[in-house]
Amino acid sequence: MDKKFKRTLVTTALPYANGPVHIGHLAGVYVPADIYVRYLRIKGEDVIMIGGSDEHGVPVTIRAKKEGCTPQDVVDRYHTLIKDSFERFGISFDIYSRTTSATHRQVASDFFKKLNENGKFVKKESEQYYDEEAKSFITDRNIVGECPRCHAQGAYGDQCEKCGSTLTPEELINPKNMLTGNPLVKKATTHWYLPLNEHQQWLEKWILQDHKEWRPNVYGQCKSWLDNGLQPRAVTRDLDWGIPVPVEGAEGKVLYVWFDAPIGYISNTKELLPDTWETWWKDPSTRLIHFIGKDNIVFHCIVFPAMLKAEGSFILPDNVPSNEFLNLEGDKISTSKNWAVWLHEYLDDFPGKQDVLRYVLTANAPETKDNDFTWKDFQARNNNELVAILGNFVNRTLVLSHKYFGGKVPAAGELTDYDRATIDEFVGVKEALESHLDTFHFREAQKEAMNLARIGNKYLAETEPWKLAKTDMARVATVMNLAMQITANLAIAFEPFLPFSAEKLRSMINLTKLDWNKLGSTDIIAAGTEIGKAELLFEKIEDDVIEAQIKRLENIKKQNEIDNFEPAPVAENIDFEQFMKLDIRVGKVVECAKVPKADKLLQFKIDDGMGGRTIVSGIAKHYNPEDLVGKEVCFVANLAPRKLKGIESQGMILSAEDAGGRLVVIGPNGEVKPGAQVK
Ligand code: B3M
Ligand code: ZN
Repeated sequence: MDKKFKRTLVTTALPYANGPVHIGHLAGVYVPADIYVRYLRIKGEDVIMIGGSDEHGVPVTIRAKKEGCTPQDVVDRYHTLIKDSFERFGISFDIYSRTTSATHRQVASDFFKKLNENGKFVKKESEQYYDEEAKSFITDRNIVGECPRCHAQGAYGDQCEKCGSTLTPEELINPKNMLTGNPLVKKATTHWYLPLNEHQQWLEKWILQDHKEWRPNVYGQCKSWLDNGLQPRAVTRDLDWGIPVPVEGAEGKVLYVWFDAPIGYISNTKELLPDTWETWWKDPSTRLIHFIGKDNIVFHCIVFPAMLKAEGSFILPDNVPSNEFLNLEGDKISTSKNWAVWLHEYLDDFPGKQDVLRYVLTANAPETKDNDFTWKDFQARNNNELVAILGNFVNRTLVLSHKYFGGKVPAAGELTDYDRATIDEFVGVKEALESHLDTFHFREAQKEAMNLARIGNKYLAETEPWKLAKTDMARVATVMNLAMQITANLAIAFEPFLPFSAEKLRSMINLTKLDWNKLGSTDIIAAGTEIGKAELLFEKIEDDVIEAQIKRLENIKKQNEIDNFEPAPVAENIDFEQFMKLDIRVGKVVECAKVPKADKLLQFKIDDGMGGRTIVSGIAKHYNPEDLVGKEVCFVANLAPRKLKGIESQGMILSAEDAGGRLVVIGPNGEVKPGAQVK
């Protein structure tokens, strides 16, 4: 750590308590933060990790309305679920509190009051949308209407989810209150604004000149905000869920959720350390690091620093390592669409496998660009890396030590050139890990740790102690000593990444002291140390387990398609004569088979009451041919014949296209003679 700092305060974005935590949150914020904090702790540095639930804001009120309960019920439920699943997953917060706590309410109110009294806000009247029947102002997210761009219904006052456009409520056609459906009118209201424009100058210097080391995605986003010129931002809302604006005459107004939430970091520190919290927030020898996702960059790099600066007694963040997004099986993770792997479900489905998910999320961490989580990759990384490389090396070392040395670490004899070359390969592991971890390159750091296990495997494969044992036990002792030292190195190196497995490994090899400074050395575990039973660190994950997860996602996708089904627009009008030209008949399927080398086509033999005909139809993806034999179908009988894959098709079988493009063949609703006309 930089000499000017004595301690590190790590904050992690406060997840909204309106739903459970998913792998996107973990990969973006909590796993990297936890690696970092564990790393600093083993190095013996003074560090605390602050977390908590973000319990205010409109999304919570929407969920409450939908579920017919109070916002407090919603946040109580999700706060408990989130806190509990983080704990089970081994995210080592020093405190995980919540923004509905009494401490937070006090701290946030006082913060606002101080800024208000010192003239750090601007009060402004503006026209906002108002629901006269509900007698309340409606926030952007609660306003729906027609999208001015793509004309989809149900676009929100801040965004159209259909076409992705960012919107203002004013742009919506026919804006309505989402919850009541009432039309809205404009009404004047007063709010407090943080004049970010007045902070533009120092922010520019502080970020663009003094923090060039921030990740390019973070720096770039800040630069673009600054280049566009900062605007005043409202920090209050007309809403009945939140911390009341602590000023007389502000009834019915609360602090904007993005004003109170980051103050939650301060409140939670105060709750943890009521007497010394100020050292962590006000002493310039404290290094403040915010771990966040990319959609939170502006709030942590511009808005919150401006709030802290306006208050006057707080330090500013030294770094804001923000990740890009993690997708799931190629699609954006979405809480509302249930497109996610939820942490609490993972913990139930994969008991004892916290480290597997931690490993995979770090291996695929979206540090520089969006990345994808797939169950196949999860399985492959477990089976080919954790089991085949790390687990395998540790297991072989322990089993061989038991076999040849009765479970005691043998003393090493003279080293060969090959031993020395092997040692050379990992003496630098401490520096390598530190340089990656200090600069928040967790993916590279974990690779470095894994490389130790690769070195170990190669060493055993080359020296073949099981063969040497027949002739040269002294040499076997040296080899197994070194293999055991590599194992001990692994137990230290993996502690930040795979804390459950590292602990299990340490207890297996009886390594009681976790000394980071020993990394890279060959005297970590003393000769004569008794080691425990060789237990497997990881186990293979079978195909059926992965397929069950993939199936679950497929079902969710299908359900979403059904829920979001919208009929296609009706085609241009035709006149009656045109309609009468169409000759539709009922027929019975006599034969049906796949067309070779065409994965979409089925070939039908139809009894049409007129001697029969052949029809080729593009529905092979939706039916097994044998299931259609004997069924009655409707077909266009006077469509000019055309050749498909060399087969003459004499008509077209009619199908309905359901949600998600599923085709369902159309037939009569009662028994009808083949050849009957459909009119
Ligand atoms: N709850 C937004 C989010 O979960 C927000 C973070 C607050 S950090 C102070 O994306
Ligand atoms: Zn749109």
